[in-house]
Amino acid sequence: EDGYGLWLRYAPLEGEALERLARFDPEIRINDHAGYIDPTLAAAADELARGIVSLLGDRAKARPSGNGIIEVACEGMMDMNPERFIVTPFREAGRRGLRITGGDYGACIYGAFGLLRELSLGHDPASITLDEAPAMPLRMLNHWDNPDGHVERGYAGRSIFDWWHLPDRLDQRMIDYARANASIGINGVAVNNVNARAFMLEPDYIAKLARLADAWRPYGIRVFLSARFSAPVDICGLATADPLDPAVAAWWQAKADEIYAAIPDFGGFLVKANSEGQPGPQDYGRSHADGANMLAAALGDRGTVIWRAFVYSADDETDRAMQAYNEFVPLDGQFADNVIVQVKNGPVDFQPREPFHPMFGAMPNTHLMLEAQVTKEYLGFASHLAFLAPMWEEVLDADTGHGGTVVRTVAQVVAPVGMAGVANTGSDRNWTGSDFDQANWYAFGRLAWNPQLSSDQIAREWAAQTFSRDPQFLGAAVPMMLESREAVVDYMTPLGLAHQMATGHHYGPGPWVCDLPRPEWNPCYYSRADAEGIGFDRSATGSNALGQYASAIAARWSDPETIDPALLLWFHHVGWNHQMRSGRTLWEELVWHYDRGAAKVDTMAETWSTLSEYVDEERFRAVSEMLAIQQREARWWRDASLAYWQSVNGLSLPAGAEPPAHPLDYYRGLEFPEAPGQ
Ligand code: BDP
Repeated sequence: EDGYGLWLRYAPLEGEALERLARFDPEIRINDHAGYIDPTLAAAADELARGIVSLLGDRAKARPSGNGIIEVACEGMMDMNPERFIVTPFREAGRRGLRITGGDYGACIYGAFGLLRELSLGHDPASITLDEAPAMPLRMLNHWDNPDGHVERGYAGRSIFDWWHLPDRLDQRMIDYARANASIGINGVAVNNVNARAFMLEPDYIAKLARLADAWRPYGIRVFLSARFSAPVDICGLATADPLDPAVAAWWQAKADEIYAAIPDFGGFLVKANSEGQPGPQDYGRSHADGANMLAAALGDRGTVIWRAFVYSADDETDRAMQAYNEFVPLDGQFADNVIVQVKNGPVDFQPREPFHPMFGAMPNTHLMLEAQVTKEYLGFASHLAFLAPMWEEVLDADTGHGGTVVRTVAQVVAPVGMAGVANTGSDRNWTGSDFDQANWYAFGRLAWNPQLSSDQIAREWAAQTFSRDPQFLGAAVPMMLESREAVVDYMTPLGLAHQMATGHHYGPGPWVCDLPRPEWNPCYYSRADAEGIGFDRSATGSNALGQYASAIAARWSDPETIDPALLLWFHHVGWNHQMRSGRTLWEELVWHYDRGAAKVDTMAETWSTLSEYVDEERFRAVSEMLAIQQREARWWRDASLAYWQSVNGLSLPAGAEPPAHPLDYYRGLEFPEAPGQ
């Protein structure tokens, strides 16, 4: 197997589960309307037929014509969330049946995949009842794919979007992509990089996008476009892109009309403005709200503007972790109703661990959406196994402190709006560059559908569908997945350190880097390591980023003794000899974490090596080889980091700790500009 089938490979059932499905052996029925079959219902029925035949394996060949029935019956049920589905048993002339109903046709695609998941996990068709609705309305992927096929921060090959041949040719991958997304509840896709090319708003690209929108509509997916704010100047020769200029507003209005004429359910625009060199309203002395609201007016009630809060400025001396909050919180209440402000999970940039972003809960009169990164820019690309559900669970469950006496989690703040994930897909046969990175795509969708799901449950259902349902396999593979992200934190940036990665590509260690033109691009900016100690003082004696958090949270985090040690160096500059609760000094504790991280990867590789009987040869070997790379590189991270910290603090390693394999200069000298994905 080459991994192309993802979690939808529907491997044949065995034993009692197979017997039960073989007995049920359903005929699939669709409710038509005077001969008209809605394409979504047809897609749902197709998926059920394909899945069940595959789950029956050899038994499918000999089967008689349906003992049981699955009825795909969704149609507008009043007073119901249009995406909610219900699966209930019924009987008809002695035959057993399962009926999928829902708020609208679209619900049936979710119902079909929900039912297939149950069947695929071996559950008894006779006892399946489901009633589910998504926790948030918008569950989307953001592709950082460029029209030339290069994917920014992509580690799985080239872009999956074949703009060159669209609209004439639609790759089968586009259907399989939509199936995979629908199976986990994703209902929106922004197809192009937030660092956008303006020409993607031109008529030929609108036609290409329309073909994708048509292909994905049956699967409940709406398309969005990243829009370059200066597009009226770039592609139309207007003298300005000033959002308050009537000619500019008129241009966007006409552009929106043109898009809606081709794509009636177009989702809207995703915008990165005045960030990292992108144009924006501030180029004309206007605010982010002015810019967003002008675009929102162009879309009207047809769509949404998703405006990114990831802004920080070259000439702002303020702690980078504070800039987005400073920029946006004063604008609370000024954004139009069809504007969503999209906020990264943490205040800096997709690090292995960050505290939750202080904007969550701080803008009660603005629609806020969470942005997570599925592609692992700062977590070892596709080479390192890191299952990200525990990271997202951590942020979703975080108490913002803005609920007064009751807990108000990040999940509660974003539930009325949604979640976006920066996609990790590419042209690689297995879609995500490594088999285990498929789990992050899966987990993102599942959590956006239901943030109450535990990482354990998500890992279990993914691993069972993707590799093996055998309890022995799951008993070993699931814990390995659950610990993997913490292992990365340990060997890259323990105890609240951040951004210690090498320049540009962000692969491998670069804690010594201190000479880049913008201070906040340098690892030394984040570590603040000196002879006395290490960590960024963000308390009242330092940048006071803590002041951006609700007072209860700030109070807990302002004391190095009471803060969760996992965030210690994010908020505090701490002496190397500081006594930790563990009884170790800070320096000993750091070394302990690097060692634990590297050791965990050794254990992961060992665990995997015992699982060959449960996994096909091709994927078993692919994972083994990646784990061997990760073992070597975890040690590289540990050794290079320790060698550097020692050069700063002059301390020797605690007794028993292994010295770095090479002197510091060796690690400093390693360069590999060919790293992918920049
Ligand atoms: C950073 C990436 C950069 C993105 C930027 C963004 O390094 O490639 O363009 O985020 O989110 O993580 O806009």
